[in-house]
Amino acid sequence: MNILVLNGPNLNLLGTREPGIYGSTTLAGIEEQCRALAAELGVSVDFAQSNHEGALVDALHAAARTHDGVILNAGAYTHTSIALRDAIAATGLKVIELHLSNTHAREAFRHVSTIAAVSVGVIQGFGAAGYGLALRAMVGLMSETRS
Ligand code: CA2
Repeated sequence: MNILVLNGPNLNLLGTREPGIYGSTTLAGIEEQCRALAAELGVSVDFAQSNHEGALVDALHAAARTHDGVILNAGAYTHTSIALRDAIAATGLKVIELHLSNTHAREAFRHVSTIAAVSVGVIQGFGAAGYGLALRAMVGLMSETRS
């Protein structure tokens, strides 16, 4: 079981600014936690981050050939990107939409997601711990669909 954790714009800055909203764990710290959990769960996990919409589309296309599912924090592109939505729909990838913050408790423009309807589920508001929750959810989902 091979899972990609894909992060979008500005998430490379995690842990350096706005800790009140996004927490103090860096993206490298999240990666380390996910790798430890993946080892425990007996799955393989890869990480990628880009600040560019097209690069995220390319990563989804590639993941459809190499990964069983994607945990996607698309950052602000969540609220604007038809291209990401189309890439998920076109590839048929199993995607869990993830956010550190509860976007529904924030500005109105963050209440809209272009990708929620083509994702298997959404996890948000649990900070860095959400990545572990998503990993467990993805593994559970795949175990169900394989048995
Ligand atoms: O809560 C999330 O995970 C978001 O996807 C984060 C995005 C935001 O646009 C979404 O509405 C919700 C923003 C990521 C910005 O990351 C930063 C990290 C550290 C310092 C500043 C920004």
